[in-house]
Amino acid sequence: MTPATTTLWRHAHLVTLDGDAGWGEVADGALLTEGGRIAWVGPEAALAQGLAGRPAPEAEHDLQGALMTPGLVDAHTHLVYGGDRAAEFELRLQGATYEQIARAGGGIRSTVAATRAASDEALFAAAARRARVLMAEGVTTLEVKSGYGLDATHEARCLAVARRLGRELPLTVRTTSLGAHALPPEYVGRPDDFIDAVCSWLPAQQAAGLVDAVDVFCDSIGFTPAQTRRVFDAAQALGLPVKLHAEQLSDQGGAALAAQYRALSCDHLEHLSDEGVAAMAASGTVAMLLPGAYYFLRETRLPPVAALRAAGVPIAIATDHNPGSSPALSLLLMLSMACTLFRLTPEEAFRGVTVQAARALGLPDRGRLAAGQRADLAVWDAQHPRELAYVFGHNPCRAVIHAGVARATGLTQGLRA
Ligand code: DI6
Ligand code: FE
Repeated sequence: MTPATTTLWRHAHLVTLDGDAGWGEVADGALLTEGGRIAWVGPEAALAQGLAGRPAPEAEHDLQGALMTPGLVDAHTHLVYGGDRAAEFELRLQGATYEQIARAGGGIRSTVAATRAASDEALFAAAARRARVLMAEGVTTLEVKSGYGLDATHEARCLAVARRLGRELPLTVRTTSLGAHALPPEYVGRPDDFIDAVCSWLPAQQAAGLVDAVDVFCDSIGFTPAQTRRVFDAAQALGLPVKLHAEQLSDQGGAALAAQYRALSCDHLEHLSDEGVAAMAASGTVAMLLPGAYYFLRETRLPPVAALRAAGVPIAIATDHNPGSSPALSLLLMLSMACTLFRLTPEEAFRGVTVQAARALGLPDRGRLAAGQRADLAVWDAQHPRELAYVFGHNPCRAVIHAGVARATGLTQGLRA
């Protein structure tokens, strides 16, 4: 997978995101990759020094002033599922709410039925199609949750499909076990028995190498804080990091609970309280904001961005791609929405899909342009990085480089070797 080649990218407008704030721009920059890592990065003027003592690069590309950024990280998706929920969308337009549909046995449960009925091949093909759309916009790392299988066999199958995506596509995939996503029909009226089952699946999932983290949907239509705690205890006993769907539709105090477990991230957070903000700040937990779900469910309560900022909580942005509340396959559109709907600055939003998203996955080796970081890069038709949050509805990505290897998004032909 890791190439042995060294490649020099020249005359790039680099957006390094080095340091805690600012874009870290280098107007006329160069970047050397070696074996899937960034070996050197700096201004063209310092290139001779940068290359001194190194073998000549095997390939060289002149970017002619194009923007080069870290590859994007979509750190919250539910990419593996069968079917779609377009009919439910129509129902909502006729007045039914997301919660009503869920309580009536539709919603997540209808996707569970379609997922269980789909073959491994069909699940993989659909998820790979979705992943490729995200990748065409510069995504090089993707988190994928289970949560539409909801029994031991089908949860493991969905996690295995996610792992296969990471093996067969030029993409890094991190998997999250979200067995506690919804109550499956066979456990109606017995949520605590279902939580026992979810906890009992984790050791086998971990032993099979299928799981990097554990998540729970803690909400009025999901699971209670006490049930969440039991899943987190099971994860912790296995040494697995946790994260939480918290405070999306109501305030359950989930974020504060997750912070006690040093959660990687708490996600959604529209109903987050001041206590939740303080707890997240103290534990270093990332606030994962999901404007696609906010938009698609026509939520009106905004996540407390000013309070998160004031408390120094790192903010990340993701698509939350799923068939019910965010059928979005554009992380760039989420940048636009994060600014327009949530009032993030373009810089905050862009950090939210790079360095902060990487942090939310516990991956400090990506999301910035610096020596030693992974050579996961994106090249854009743009003069300034703020344009990436400004445009929507078209894709300015010209090339994507994963672990040092460039792949076509239209431009690679135009790159001279
Ligand atoms: N919150 C969400 O937004 C998704 N899951 C969750 O816990 C929605 C999943 C779905 O409606 O299928
Ligand atoms: Fe989600």
